[in-house]
Amino acid sequence: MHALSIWQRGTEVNAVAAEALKQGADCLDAVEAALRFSEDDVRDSSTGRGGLPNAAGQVELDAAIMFGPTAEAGAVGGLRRTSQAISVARRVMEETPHMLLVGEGAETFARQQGFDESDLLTDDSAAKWQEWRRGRGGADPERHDTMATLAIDGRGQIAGGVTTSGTPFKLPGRVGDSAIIGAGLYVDQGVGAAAATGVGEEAIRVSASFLVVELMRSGLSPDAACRRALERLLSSHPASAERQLALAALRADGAAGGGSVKPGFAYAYFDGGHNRLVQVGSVLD
Ligand code: SD4
Repeated sequence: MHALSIWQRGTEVNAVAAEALKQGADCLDAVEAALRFSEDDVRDSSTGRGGLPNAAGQVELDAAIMFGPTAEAGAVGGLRRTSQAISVARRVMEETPHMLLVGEGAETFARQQGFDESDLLTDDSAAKWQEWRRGRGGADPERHDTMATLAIDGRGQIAGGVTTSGTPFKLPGRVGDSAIIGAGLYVDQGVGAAAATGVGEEAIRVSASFLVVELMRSGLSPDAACRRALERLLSSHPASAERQLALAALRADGAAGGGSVKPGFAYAYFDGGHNRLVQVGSVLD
């Protein structure tokens, strides 16, 4: 049993996944429980209710989930008024022939599936939006902690999920990497799983999560695969050095790794015994 969740905040989130796995949950349930924990935490300004809104003051959530054994996946983009984006993504995977629902269609589907309508803006996130509108900052886009969890259960099955309110104050309708299978998330039962965080456009540019999995398939360690994917991004688009993109990977044998363009990235890693925080070095160092 292994689990990985990103950023420092991932320690708490990963503890939820670890506990679920220890209780015998399968990897999908562990991933969903961990990410629901993040979405339900209103203090967190990166996911679910309390997530920072778009430029028009509306919270639009992106999320995806993928199951290694069957390569099935589901995702939502620009989901409004529904806090449990990861669970809606799972329903897209399990209840529809589709992989990605966006905007109004995603919201209608969520209602049909019984997810309550809720106001995702909190006093705090509304205040940050107002500050941003007045040109006084409001939030540092580089300090936005999208949450991703990758997990291997007791039967060796691998799954991954990612959930986010996206880059703060994005244009309405902008969908980021977290809704796009291959960019923000990818899982291959025979190889492992990878997830991305940071400026989503950079992850989409190189299909970052798919690329990390393919690099692990060719024999690179999780650390080396993440670094190589970032080097590939920087060599094809040097201006990407100005924007944070961070990657984390969990190989099918449980080995973990990560890489980031800029310093400051970390992930929490549960190896079946302990849950600890691993600091990740920048590829520019
Ligand atoms: C996005 N990748 O929507 C997300 C944002 C993010 O930490 O990861 N923030 O571009």
